[in-house]
Amino acid sequence: MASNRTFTMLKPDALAKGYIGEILNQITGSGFKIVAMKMTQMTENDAKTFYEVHKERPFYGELVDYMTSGPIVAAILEKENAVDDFRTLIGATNPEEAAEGTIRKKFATSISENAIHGSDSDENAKIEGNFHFSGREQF
Ligand code: 3AN
Repeated sequence: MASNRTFTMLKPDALAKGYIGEILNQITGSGFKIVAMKMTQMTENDAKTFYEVHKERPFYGELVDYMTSGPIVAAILEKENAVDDFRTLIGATNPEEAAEGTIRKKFATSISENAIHGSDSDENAKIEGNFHFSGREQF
């Protein structure tokens, strides 16, 4: 059974460029309900833990440096088929390959500074949401 929740982060490049409002507007306008949200900054330890699955990848160090470079907005979103529909809404990892109208196509800078994160499975959505939010911060 598909879960109805996913987890997202608006990344440091999106915040630095002042895109919080426009991106959240596109998310809620696409039918996602915000059920948890905060502005925060990840520590090096947070980012290493969050991205542990990528630790053997050549871009891991760069990814950790970037994700700790400034504040992010973390949120849990609810919608039927949330994980897959949100991945469609944000577009491909590389904004040059992202479909027209997707959040990454419109707001991302590059493959590493790609504006937004979206969980890739129901299982990871739960893990990632619980990483950033306590039970009483999830509505
Ligand atoms: P996605 O976020 O689309 O699921 P992943 O999980 O493959 O992509 O990668 C996690 C993050 O690592 C991406 N959002 C991006 O910031 C960064 N990343 C992925 N591939 C590269 C790459 N080839 N070079 C630099 N950074 C990358």
